[in-house]
Amino acid sequence: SLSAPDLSIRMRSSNLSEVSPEARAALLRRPVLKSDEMIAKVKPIVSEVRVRGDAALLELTAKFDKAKLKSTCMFPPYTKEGTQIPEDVKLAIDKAYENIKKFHQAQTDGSTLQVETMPGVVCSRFARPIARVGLYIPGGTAILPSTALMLGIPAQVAGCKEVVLATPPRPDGSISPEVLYVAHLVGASAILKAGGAQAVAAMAYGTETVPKVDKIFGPGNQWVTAAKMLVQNDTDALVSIDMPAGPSEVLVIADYTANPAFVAADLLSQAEHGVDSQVVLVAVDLMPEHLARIESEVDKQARALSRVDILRESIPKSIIVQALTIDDAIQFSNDYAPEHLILHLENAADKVESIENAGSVFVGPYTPESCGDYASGTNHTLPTNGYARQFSGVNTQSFQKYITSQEITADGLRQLGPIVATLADCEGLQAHANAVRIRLETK
Ligand code: HSO
Ligand code: ZN
Repeated sequence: SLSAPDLSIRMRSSNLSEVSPEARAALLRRPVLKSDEMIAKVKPIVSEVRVRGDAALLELTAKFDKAKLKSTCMFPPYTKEGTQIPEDVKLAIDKAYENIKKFHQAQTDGSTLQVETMPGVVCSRFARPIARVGLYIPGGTAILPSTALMLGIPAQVAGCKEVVLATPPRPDGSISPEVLYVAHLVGASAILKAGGAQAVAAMAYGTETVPKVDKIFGPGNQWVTAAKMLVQNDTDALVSIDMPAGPSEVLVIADYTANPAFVAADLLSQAEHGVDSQVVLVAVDLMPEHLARIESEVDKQARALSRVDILRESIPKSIIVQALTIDDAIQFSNDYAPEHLILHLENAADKVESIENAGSVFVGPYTPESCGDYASGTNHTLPTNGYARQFSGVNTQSFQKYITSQEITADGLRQLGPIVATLADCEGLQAHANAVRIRLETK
């Protein structure tokens, strides 16, 4: 390029048909998360909160968030801070709430699955809410009331009884009025004014004032993620987590129909999240001029954005991968398993059936990721780091668990009992066999 490298905001480019298998593997790789190192760092924080409870939590909040609090939690009814929100924001939150609730309500499994596996042997399965959940809403570089919606709504819809919403306070001790408003909408039972590993520890073990929870949800920085991993492995905490978290990602597949300005805008919307955002453009047999137009749009739009300093770091780490065919492009995407996948393709909807791994898919030119981030109805808490291979994004079922049940009649036991007794004998477990035989022999 003619301009000095620090002046042009450009992605790195490579050609799938030319790269070696090793180079292709490198393109699919995410930055290494130093999880062992981070877990060692959060350990003392977590044990401080566990042992000393509220006192430790208040000290750590003073230290990390520069907020001197008198109490850790707020309980409903929440203060009128919620009324400080501009009316248009309030209406937008209300509309987003409605859409997200509609989609998550449709996911609730209120029915009982029942199957008679043999005459007189009836097996069933039904869902129950996880009673107590903790939702972590990051502070950091952006306030995220949308994350409070994405976690609070499925919790509400699933019927969780205790919903603790944790978010780091501002130095004056307050929290964002938008987050407070969402807490009120979703019926949060407590707001924990704390962030980082200390907030996770407080929810995992409980303190004098912070209710202990059964499952912890939500994105966060390395400290939060490491603390979630640590408490999940502590049988004393008896707590689970939603999924492993890493930096946010988007993969855009674009063919000759793609609007360069739309593609660039989509790439930048993910890239502005943080310097470690993972942004990939897979270009399908694009004319060099078309690709150049996308690149110049990225540069031009980036310069006009308020978070240009973040973009100056995240965009040069981002990659353009050129593919010869749509099949190659989709194969690459399936191997990458992106958190978000955007299809700027001719007949984009027809391509969805070949998507094997992705957190959420955005189909066609008028479906920006932003809509899923905020208000279309889908959840934005999604698997990153390649975990879309085996994890789903947060959904209503994430806030429930299943119980199975069976009921067998006397006739049913006459059919099933001998089979069970034979298997119990085979395993040498005589008491198991007896539990069947004692019934079969009782007239
Ligand atoms: N794109 C983020 C979610 C978000 N975007 C929140 C804006 N606010 C999840 O990867
Ligand atoms: Zn986003």
